[in-house]
Amino acid sequence: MSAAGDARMTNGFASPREWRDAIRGGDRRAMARAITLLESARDDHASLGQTLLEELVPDSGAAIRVGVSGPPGVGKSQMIEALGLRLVGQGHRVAVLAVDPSSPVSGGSILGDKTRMEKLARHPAAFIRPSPSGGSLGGVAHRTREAMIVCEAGGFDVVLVETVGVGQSEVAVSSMVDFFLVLLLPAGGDDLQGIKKGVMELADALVVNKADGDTLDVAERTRGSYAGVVDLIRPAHDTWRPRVLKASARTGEGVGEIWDTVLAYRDQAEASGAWQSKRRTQARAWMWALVEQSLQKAFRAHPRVKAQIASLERDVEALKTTPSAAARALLEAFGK
Ligand SMILES: Nc1nc2c(ncn2[C@@H]2O[C@H](COP(=O)(O)OP(=O)(O)OP(=O)(O)O)[C@@H](O)[C@H]2O)c(=O)[nH]1
Ligand SMILES: [Mg+2]
Repeated sequence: MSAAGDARMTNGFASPREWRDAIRGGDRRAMARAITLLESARDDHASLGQTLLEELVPDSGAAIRVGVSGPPGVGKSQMIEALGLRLVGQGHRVAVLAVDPSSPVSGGSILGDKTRMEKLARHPAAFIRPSPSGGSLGGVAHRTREAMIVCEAGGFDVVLVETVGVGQSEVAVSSMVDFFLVLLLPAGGDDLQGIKKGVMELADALVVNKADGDTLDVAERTRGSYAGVVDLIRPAHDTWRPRVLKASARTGEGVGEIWDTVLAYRDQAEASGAWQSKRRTQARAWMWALVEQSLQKAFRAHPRVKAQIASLERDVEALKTTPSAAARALLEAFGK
């Protein structure tokens, strides 16, 4: 291993190997430091992080990975707290990660305030890590996947990934999890609160949260209308019909059914091979996404390309040339 023995680089561990072994032993501090290293913008840190990750990846993959999405304020964090506490109570070890590309420097990410997961955050069998901050969605999602490897190598057998239900982050999260859960708010009438069709297509379960107190009845009605819509959207030949449930993260009502649904999905998908094939597809897609990101970066940084970008963009805008001719010119410059 490179940099072996550099105690400063290895964050107090005598060697990267010792660090790796600490992670394998479930040491949360060792995990947190590895994730920090992987998120670092410094090249030497990043390369040590990658070396560590290479060692950890054979130990990953055994967890159930669940994405939790939904509009701001729907109760994602509170649901993760309720579900997480239930699972640690059953003897699971639960890691909570997040993808929030909207949170830049502040660290004020969706998990920045752990107050909504206060009990879970204190539980010895839980590990909570806020979203990596800054950068593109692709970069943030990539860091979260790497953190997932660290958590799984650390023996965490359930990984919950929170993402806010706006924009492309749902697509990014659904492509790194086994099961994608979308939380919904109880809404009056059969108004489907503008949830996008694309999101319905990603969901393996839809859960109307806040089915308690004054909003219990409306939650049940909302559940009914979504159940009707799901049947229209998902093709009948799909082997898994997304379940539509209601629950209360506050009272805990219905939270057990959510987990039962995840397990029912797993049993079915493992039996059919869909579970394994989804994992393989995701791993391949992740690799290609990284290739594309690196190519883009190298392309834009190439001196001959760089010299022509501005003028070609102007020509395309002014209809002096076609986008395809301009693209060809840039690719030719890149090849030189
Ligand atoms: N009545 C009721 N309130 C809830 C429930 N779950 C969450 N809330 C409340 O809804 C508010 C938002 O909860 P959060 O868990 O922070 O929601 P979130 O979806 O994580 O929010 P963002 O991360 O900001 O997008 C809080 O005031 C919670 O107390 C529930 O099941 N019932
Ligand atoms: Mg939240």
